[in-house]
Amino acid sequence: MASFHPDSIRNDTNSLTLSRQVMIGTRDTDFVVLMNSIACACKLISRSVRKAGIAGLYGNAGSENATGDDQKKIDVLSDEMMVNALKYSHVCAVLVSEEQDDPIIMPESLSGKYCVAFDPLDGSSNIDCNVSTGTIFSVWEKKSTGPVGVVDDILRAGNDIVCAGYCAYGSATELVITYYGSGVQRYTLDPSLGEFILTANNLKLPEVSKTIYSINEGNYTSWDKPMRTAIDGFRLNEPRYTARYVGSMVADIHRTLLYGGIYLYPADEKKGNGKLRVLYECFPMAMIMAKAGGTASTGMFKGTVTNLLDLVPKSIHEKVPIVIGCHRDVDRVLAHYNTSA
Ligand code: AHM
Ligand code: MG
Repeated sequence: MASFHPDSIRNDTNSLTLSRQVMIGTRDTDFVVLMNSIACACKLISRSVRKAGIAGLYGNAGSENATGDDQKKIDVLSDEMMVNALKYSHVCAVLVSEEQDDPIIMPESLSGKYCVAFDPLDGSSNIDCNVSTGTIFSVWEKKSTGPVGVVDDILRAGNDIVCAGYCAYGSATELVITYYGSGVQRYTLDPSLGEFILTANNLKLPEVSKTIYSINEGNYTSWDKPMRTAIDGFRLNEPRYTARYVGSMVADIHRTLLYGGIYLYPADEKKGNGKLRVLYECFPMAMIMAKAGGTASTGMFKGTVTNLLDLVPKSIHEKVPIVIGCHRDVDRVLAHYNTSA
């Protein structure tokens, strides 16, 4: 039969929405509820980010978060949006937020099978000058058998994660997720519909990665010698690499995923554990990168080089150095420590 639909309408008759795709992938209604709750919070945060100037949301809230960073007004708001969406989903047992000192243990009446760690608005120091930000999250299944969760349900290896994702608030709002061993899926928020629509399935790093390195070079003199030599190599050896550093992890990782290359936040003299947190920054990005065919390492950390997903954190806001991206470039950096990814 001849089709009379313009392309935009034809797609609407068979729309690849997030909940439909997740249901196809898992047949698990609890997981669909979880993903809908996270997606709803991301849409609310996206709207706040886009209205921040008009709504008077620029600037600090006058408080500090768990690791001593100044909280922005929009950090506090985004945290409330994530916590409330997850709490009333009735499918979560334990929540950990970058913006809260302690884990949130759900009462029995609200408790469910998932434990979620998240950074509600990563890169929020960029918000006042209209640079991209994002939400990052990891999900584990509760393993304790009592009626409510415990903190050890979330102090687990990255390899135990059942879902990892981030939502980028850039020129478009995009959600990137992997769950229960699936490939990486990329969704784009259709603002006219208010739904995330699948725009790439089983996303992989490009076969030939672009030669891009991404690191805050202002810290150069504080890095150890192998790290300085590795970065010198990107700048001075052939092929010469291009430097790109947004200073928002979500934006820098999103570019690395789509174009290839490497992103690093290593330990330095002042920040012996690096800057980024294990549970809700490094683990989710490491899981997504691994599923897309890349890799993530701690680099040299406490005398050894570890695959990031093998770590088991001892506290909820623990930090770790990260070297993440395509194998070509991560291996090249680790070779300076006489090891490989
Ligand atoms: P935040 O969680 O307080 O926003 O800090 C994390 C951010 C990352 O998005 C980014 O990669 C990094 O901090 C940038 O740090 P720096 O300004 O030291 O380069
Ligand atoms: Mg952060």
